[in-house]
Amino acid sequence: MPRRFGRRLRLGLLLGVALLPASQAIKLVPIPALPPGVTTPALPEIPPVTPAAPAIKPLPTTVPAQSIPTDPLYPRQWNLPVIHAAQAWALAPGGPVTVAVLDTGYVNSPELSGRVVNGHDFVSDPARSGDGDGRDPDATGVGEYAYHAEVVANIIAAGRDGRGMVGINPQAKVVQIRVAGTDGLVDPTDLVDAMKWAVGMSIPGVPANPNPARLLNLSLYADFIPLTRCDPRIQAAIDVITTKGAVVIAGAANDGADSAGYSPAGCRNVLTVTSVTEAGTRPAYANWGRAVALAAPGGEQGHGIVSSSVTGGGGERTPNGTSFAAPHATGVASLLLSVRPRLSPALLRSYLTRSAIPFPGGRCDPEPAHTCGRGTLNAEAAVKLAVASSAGK
Ligand SMILES: [Ca+2]
Ligand SMILES: [Ca+2]
Repeated sequence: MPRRFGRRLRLGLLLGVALLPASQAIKLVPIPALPPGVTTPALPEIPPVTPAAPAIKPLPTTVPAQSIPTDPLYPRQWNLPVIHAAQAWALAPGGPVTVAVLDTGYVNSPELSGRVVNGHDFVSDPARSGDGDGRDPDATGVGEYAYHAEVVANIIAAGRDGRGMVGINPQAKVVQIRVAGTDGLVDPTDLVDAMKWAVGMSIPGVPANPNPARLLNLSLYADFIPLTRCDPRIQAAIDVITTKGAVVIAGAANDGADSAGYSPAGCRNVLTVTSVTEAGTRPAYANWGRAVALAAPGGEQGHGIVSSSVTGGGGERTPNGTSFAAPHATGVASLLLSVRPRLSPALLRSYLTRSAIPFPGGRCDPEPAHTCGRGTLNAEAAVKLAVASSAGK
């Protein structure tokens, strides 16, 4: 049995905001206005604009009617307007891009009818698997956290079908790969094999993956290791799958801490995503720091991410956490691949981060160290960069 480090109340799954003791909660304070009489330094003189210069064409602000879904939860999906989803759909309505979700496993979500694959169960420890054995070809989720992968997949890919919610790429195909036990914890060796299998590499004793993915959503971090740096085994796996064209998109974790100590959030070649609120600020639970590439809506207590869920009351849940921020970036990445299927990992990362919406006042948090990457995910602007590019066709 591996030693458990830093377990406390944490889970490998990036769930909930109640994990940070109230005494440590970071309060957001407004940035004070400058006192009277204090002026900002004079700006350098800008050369006069040549009168002949064409006026800058304003970006369209209206959304074509066909881009507005009729799914009943859509009016409560505040996270989608935050990332300009409807404007993006006008340019890229979605396509059958394969996405791997490494998480709690397979749930037959009606939102993903015909588009969800029961991948493989990589939980090797029968004491934590809840299904009586170790690894096996049935990835069905077991236990109280089984909904986690379902919600993550639905944020990425829920159908535009007039029921429940709508996902960011309503035509994506999702391969559900089980790596979290019934305790919500993730073993690094299971995670390493699952990542390689997800992209189509062969793993001894496991049948070949008929649906290899270039996008891997990891709304989790590995347990049983110290949270002080990227685990070298996980880094090695990420490096090899990156050379095969895959992108790992990870949640930053929910400890209100520097994400650099977490795996995969703190690893190289990972697109690490933290949470912002509807207002574009960092909720106290959300990890931060230089390892974070960008932010996406992850919600907060009382204002979570509305999602369809077969086991939720009334068929829905409203969770919050960086678990639910990362799949926004994964969904948008899949929209980019729907229009430019051969985009490299570096260009995918570049388009997603360069297009991000600046944080209010230029920062997600008044504390300078608590950074959230380049800005908040902007589906519309990212798709525009991809469409304008000659790369990846
Ligand atoms: Ca099993
Ligand atoms: Ca739906």
